[in-house]
Amino acid sequence: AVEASIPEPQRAAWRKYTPQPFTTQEEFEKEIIRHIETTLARSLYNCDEFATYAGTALAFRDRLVLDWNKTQQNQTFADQKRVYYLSLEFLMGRALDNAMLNVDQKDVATKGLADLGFRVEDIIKQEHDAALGNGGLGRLAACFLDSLASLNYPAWGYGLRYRYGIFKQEIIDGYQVEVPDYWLDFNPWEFQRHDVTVDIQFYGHVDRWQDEEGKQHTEWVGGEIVQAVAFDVPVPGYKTATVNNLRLWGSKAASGEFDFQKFNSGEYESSVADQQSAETISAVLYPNDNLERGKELRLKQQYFWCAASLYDIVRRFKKTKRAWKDFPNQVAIQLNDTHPTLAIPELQRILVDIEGLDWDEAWHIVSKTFGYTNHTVLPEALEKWSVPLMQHLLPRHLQIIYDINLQFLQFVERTFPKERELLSRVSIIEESSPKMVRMAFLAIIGSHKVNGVAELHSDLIKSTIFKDFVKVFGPDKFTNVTNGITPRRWLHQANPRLSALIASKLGGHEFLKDLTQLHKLEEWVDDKEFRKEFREIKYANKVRLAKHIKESTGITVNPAALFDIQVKRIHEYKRQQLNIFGVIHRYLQLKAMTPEERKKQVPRVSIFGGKAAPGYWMAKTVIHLINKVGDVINNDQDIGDALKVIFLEDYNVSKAEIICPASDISEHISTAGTEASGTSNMKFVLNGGLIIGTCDGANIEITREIGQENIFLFGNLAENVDELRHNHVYKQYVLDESLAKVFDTIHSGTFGDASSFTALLNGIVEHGDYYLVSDDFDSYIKTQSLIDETYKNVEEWTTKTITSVARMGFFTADRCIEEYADMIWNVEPLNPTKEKDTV
Ligand code: IMP
Ligand code: B1N
Repeated sequence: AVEASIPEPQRAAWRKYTPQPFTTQEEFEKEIIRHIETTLARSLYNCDEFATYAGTALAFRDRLVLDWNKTQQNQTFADQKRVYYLSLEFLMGRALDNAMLNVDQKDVATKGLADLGFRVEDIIKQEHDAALGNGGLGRLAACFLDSLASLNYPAWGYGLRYRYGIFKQEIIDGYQVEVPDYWLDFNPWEFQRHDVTVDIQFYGHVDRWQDEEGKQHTEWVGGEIVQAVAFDVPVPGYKTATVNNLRLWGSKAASGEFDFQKFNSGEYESSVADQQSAETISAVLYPNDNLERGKELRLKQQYFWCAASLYDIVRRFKKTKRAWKDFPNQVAIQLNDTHPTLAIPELQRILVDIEGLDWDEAWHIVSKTFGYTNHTVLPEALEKWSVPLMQHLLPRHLQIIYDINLQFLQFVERTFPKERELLSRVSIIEESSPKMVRMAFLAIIGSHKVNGVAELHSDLIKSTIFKDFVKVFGPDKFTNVTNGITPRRWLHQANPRLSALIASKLGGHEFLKDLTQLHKLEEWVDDKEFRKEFREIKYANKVRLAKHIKESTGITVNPAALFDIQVKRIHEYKRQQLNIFGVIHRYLQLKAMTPEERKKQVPRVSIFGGKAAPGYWMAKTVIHLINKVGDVINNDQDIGDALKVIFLEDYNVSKAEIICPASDISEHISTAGTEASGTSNMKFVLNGGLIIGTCDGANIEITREIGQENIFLFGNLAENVDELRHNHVYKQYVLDESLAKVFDTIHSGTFGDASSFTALLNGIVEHGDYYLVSDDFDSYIKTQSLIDETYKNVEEWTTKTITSVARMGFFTADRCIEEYADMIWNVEPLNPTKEKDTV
């Protein structure tokens, strides 16, 4: 029984005046103009593209909000299990185009804007990306929200409202320069909930006492309070009335008595300074991908966000007046990597210290509620927090973690009495100096399921970093959910012409909700007209990218050349260095040819893009090398169009939407066993590009789906990596001739001051070549030659690309969400049309 604030007799007016969404071009124009004139206080005399964007966004926002209110109300009435996706990163990108397509009103908007004198593309481009993430992990969270809403799951995302998202990258003299990304000047997509605030405690100490009945009590007291304020973002599903909620927490100083005293005693300024220090918690996204640096502020962010989210989830559960044992039947919480692991001891604290449950009962609830997704095996990315830091910041949580650990180790000891070593290996506490809390171990122990993000990765975690836990808990606790992407943004929105062509053959856009239908395209693979149209679309997308390249770099590239693209975070394990060495090798070969020979080669544009973490010197060196190599090659008269090297500044989600549809080849060339999954590999293939890749992450499953004749795999296998690394350290290693020539060219100063690059080259020649660049180089360049040969045969290439698109159905994020829902969350969708009248 849910009580509404407006009782039945007073609802008539509400029913009568409930706003209706626009459906015609005329109504849409009316809405835009109303918003521009009133909400924005602008007029037809100063209505530029930005104001028009703002008016359009507000018109579409109104539409979403109506469905959003209904969805939330509907989910409250339905009172069934909800999913909560906790992620420190949500890389949402732009929202307007997505909103237009989801509510199926882009045509209306296009015509309406044209009538007002604007082009819809120009208006969409005015929007700032919501870039609250680093890369794949954050974008995966965004794709999952899209699928959850599109499939009508009652689901919430919980994250932090960073004032500064990932930095904007500028390339100056070939170097990366970071510029802050203040993105909140005008953000029509968020609603501050002044009434949804939570006080979050830090520091302080733990009190224990006994009440009259002899019951033990534990309480965390003292310390500082920071206030969390909710900012809600509507997440619309594709062609459905479901609009879910992404709740992002912002921090501000708590307005308690303490402040008052300060004001009164004349400490106005220092009290405002407190405000500032509280606000730093949600000020900035840590710009590291696959790296954890153990900073106190990061731990504060994690606790702040976990505590606020848990408080909100528990509050919502308590409104149902159910018994606590029902909690795991009503709530599924998914931990996106270990970043939200503190939610585990926090829920235990709420249940035991505040709600008075006994420990075992509480722990049973906790460990049935959580699921944990691991996204990496890289040791430098596995989170560990120092015990002294945690003792200082979260004294009660540290005690709880010790108690969880004690119970767990006692269980292990009982089960494996003879294995003394096992205890220290699986302990949550690493006995180092200082001692460290291993967050992944806590996440495993506190969850009912643990999953990796691609088959190889899920196998690897079971045989390496979590091997002992498979022994302790049995293999069933561990599973795989191979990543996916939303075809709405990554096909329909990014590549509307290809989406329309597919729709014309499959009888409409239904395939966007059931991507396996793509297989029917195979019937068209030999159809002349279809093939021609398919190629024309690819060419047009390359022209669009060439135009962007011209605008952003001033360099003219030939859209008929083979576009070879590697865009992703710059990281040694992703091996952009292997790619650029390959480019130098190609350059040397071209230089050695006669002009006639050179003309016979397949012209190529090598395109790079991606950010390096600001403190990651080796990655920054790679960016510098790419730019220097580009300067030389792009200005070499001998080379001309045969080879161009482009570094695209500030790679982000909206640029990816232009880039992914424009590849002939994209590169996914991580050292085998290091890339957990990768998701851009899926985006490129779905848009009719082929891949050069290693047997790593989801590349392996892409190969299984599309056929090995349709992918260019090369390099050593994950199972051989350990031995190869060992060989580098213990045996004399000789570079092969072509790589040696590349290194000689760099050393000779061809690409500027060679000393800038010595650390990069020495890492390979002298310091063990940890990422096995030299081991894979020969196989890499041979595969690149094979690509040149294959590309010459237009018909063969066309067949490969169409066949690949047709076989990509598996990689929709919808499939992921259904797997999580069945195997991990045990939640059901909620039909948005079946709801009763919510007013
Ligand atoms: P929350 O669970 O309190 O965050 O609420 C989510 C949404 O569900 C709200 O914005 C309301 O629209 C609706 N809702 C939740 N609880 C109630 C209730 O007790 N009465 C009426 N509406 C509610
Ligand atoms: O998560 C993606 C995968 O597709 C990628 O292969 C994987 O590298 C990526 C700490 C991470 N793993 N770990 C991170 C990000 C930020 C951070 O602070 C680790 N990102 C991934 C989606 O599964």
